[in-house]
Amino acid sequence: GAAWNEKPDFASDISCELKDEEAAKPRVLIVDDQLFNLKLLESALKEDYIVMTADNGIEALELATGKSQPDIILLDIIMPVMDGYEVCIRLREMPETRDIPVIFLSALKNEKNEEYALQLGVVDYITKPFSLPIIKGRLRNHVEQKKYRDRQKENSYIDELTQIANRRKFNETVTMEWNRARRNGNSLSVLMIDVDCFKKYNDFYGHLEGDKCLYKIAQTLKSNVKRSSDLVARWGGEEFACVLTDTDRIGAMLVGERLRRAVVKLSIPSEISDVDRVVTASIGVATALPAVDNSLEELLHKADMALYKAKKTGRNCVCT
Ligand code: GH3
Ligand code: MG
Ligand code: MG
Ligand code: MG
Repeated sequence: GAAWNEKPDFASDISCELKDEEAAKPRVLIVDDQLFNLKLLESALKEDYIVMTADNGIEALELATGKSQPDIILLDIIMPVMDGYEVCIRLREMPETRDIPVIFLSALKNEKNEEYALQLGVVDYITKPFSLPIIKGRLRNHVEQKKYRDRQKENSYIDELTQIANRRKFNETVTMEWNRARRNGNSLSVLMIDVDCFKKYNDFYGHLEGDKCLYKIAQTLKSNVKRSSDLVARWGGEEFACVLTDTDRIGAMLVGERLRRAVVKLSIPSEISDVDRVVTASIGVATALPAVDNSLEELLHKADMALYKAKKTGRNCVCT
């Protein structure tokens, strides 16, 4: 029977449908210091896009680096404090915003301005006064290409054997989250996870069973990190790495302990294991406050050292 606090079925269905539709809509960020332009473009685009707006460069950069990033940016050039060129340069400098296509939308009609804009790597240059159908058409084409590139990229981020994120994805994510944590003054934690005595396991059961075991462990690790911003990836061999955003040492230890237990609970039989004859893993935890401790390499090294300690401590444990 339904619990007292459950929503009626139809209500959850409706909100679900709306959410799916919203999620399918591409996001466009419009940046212009003229409120009139923002309003005009917003009302023209809001049917097909999730529209974000900014009336200055600083705010535009904040939105572009935020949690829900735009798929494309319509950028005015002449703005006080920070002009469109500078916004564009900064977007290109940061790995997390580098691939967002930018369209300049400017009253500057001369060749030099357009040439410079193209040098900065914008995908298009539209002059004001603009035609709404042309803007819509160009936006649609550029967004389509962006989505295609995104799909290609997603595929290059998946580890073949375990079907979770690979090391490339981990490196990009951890770098991005490091920068984000430094900007926001949050702590960042990394876990290094290594399957115990896996050489022996392979020797005993064969490589094929070893592969199956890695798949199961990877899937379990993945389903046991709860936040959408957290990531578990295959680091290589029988090692996995996990990045936890906005998580301090205690929080990271708790997640580590949850992951360790989850691997034990999988109960993958292992004759060579002295822990209830099941496969286990050791976990090293490291935490940094990127604003103060300023090297990501150091954080990864610390996690590695903690893992080494966990191995020395007797395996199937979490160390920091
Ligand atoms: P420890 O508890 O100290 O981690 O010991 P270990 O045997 O797990 O560590 P070691 O680094 O000596 O061996 C790792 C083994 O993992 C070696 C290799 O045969 C196995 N391995 C690495 N990648 C794969 C893989 O993709 N598939 C399979 N089946 N085995 C792998
Ligand atoms: Mg302007
Ligand atoms: Mg290893
Ligand atoms: Mg190992």
